[in-house]
Amino acid sequence: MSDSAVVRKVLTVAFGGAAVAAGAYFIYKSWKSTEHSSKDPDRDEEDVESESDDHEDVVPSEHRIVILGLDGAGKSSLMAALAGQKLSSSIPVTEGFNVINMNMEEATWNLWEVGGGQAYRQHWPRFLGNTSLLVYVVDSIDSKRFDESANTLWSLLGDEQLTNVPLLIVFNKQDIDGAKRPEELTEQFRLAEILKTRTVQLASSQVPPADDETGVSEFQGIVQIKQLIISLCESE
Ligand SMILES: Nc1nc2c(ncn2[C@@H]2O[C@H](COP(=O)(O)OP(=O)(O)OP(=O)(O)O)[C@@H](O)[C@H]2O)c(=O)[nH]1
Ligand SMILES: [Mg+2]
Repeated sequence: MSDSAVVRKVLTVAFGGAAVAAGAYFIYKSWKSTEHSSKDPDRDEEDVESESDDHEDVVPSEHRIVILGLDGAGKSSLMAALAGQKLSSSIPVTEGFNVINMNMEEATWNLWEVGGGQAYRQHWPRFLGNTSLLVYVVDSIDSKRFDESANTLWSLLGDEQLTNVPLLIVFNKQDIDGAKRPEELTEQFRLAEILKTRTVQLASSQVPPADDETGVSEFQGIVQIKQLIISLCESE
């Protein structure tokens, strides 16, 4: 995966603006599909052929990638790292949602993170329509909350908007001593059962500290997660 991903737009809004932003997104989607399916009765086959010669560049597909997980799991940090942004030492709690649009080589990624605090989880279903991939982030050191995290994931997967949507579970904070490895948590998250109904991949990650000099997007785990996102979006 090229690291030349360009972050076009970063937008942070509170829930008050959620309906407007989500609405704008769907209008854009439906405008796009209208554009591609429109037919002009005066055009003949030759016109269409010459047009396709003129437009050899394939319009990149668009993937809506929703990043969820409990508060403090590391969703904002992971999203920033995927976008190649330098991380600040104090990442604010997400009060609402964050959106980052990334132009990748093969597709545009619309990454959505919704706050994981109790007050925000009830709003998650509003963000699940047309999801290409669900990324669920787990704090691998917070053993007191593994059950809560697993139960939250299970109730999320019960939403019919996520039927057949592939799942990437990211076990974050692997840099901290005592962090559980993904394979140690598969039973707690009842992974075998989830696998019966959808494609699932596991990844371990550690988000680079703010003072790290390595390019963020080259940091251990981040490149691998990008590759997994590409393959899961293609499996959709
Ligand atoms: N050591 C370590 N700290 C991390 C890692 N990822 C995130 N953090 C820290 O964990 C805290 C929470 O990270 P966030 O990215 O804000 O978590 P979040 O899931 O977005 O939380 P909400 O927005 O409240 O839902 C921050 O202090 C981060 O710096 C990691 O991989 N390793
Ligand atoms: Mg956040």
